[in-house]
Amino acid sequence: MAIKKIVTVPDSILRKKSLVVEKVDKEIKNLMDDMLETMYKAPGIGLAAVQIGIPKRIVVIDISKDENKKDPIYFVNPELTWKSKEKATYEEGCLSIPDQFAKIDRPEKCTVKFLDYNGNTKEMKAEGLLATCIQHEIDHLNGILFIDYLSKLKKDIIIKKLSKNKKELERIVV
Ligand code: GNR
Ligand code: NI
Repeated sequence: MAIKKIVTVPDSILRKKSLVVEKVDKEIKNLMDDMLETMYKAPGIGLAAVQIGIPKRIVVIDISKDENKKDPIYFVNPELTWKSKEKATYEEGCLSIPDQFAKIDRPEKCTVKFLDYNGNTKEMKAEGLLATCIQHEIDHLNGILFIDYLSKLKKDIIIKKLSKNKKELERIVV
């Protein structure tokens, strides 16, 4: 297992549509192991493969609070098959948009169909923070970020801030 570097805005790979996984083989399982380790280290509650630079339709999520009781869920090729009309608001953050947070409205509940770690088809109903996180991660697979739901002004301010931070870091490194 290995901890990978997390890609941040404004890297254009985050805007790519991730590709369908044809088979959950050893290589994909290895990638899922690395994603989980990278997510725990960050720390975050979810991670899409594209966030470590690999545009494949893979997501890992663990919303459990207790560090000693890990409860990871692996999603390959996840698809929303139902979403509630009722919305819920959560303060969202993203490992690819460091230190930026905003309240986002999304369907409160959803059903997601996916392949699990062993390549078996599963369907799961989710609500609350898990439903929000699943939708945030599926957005990543389609090149969508939570800042896309903000006003153009708010979004531009965040992108500008992160671009500036990156440039300053480059200057220090060089
Ligand atoms: O760690 C994360 N927290 C979070 C909080 C509210 C809604 C979504 C998330 S996902 C985020 C990790 C991440 O960037 N996943 O793509
Ligand atoms: Ni994210």
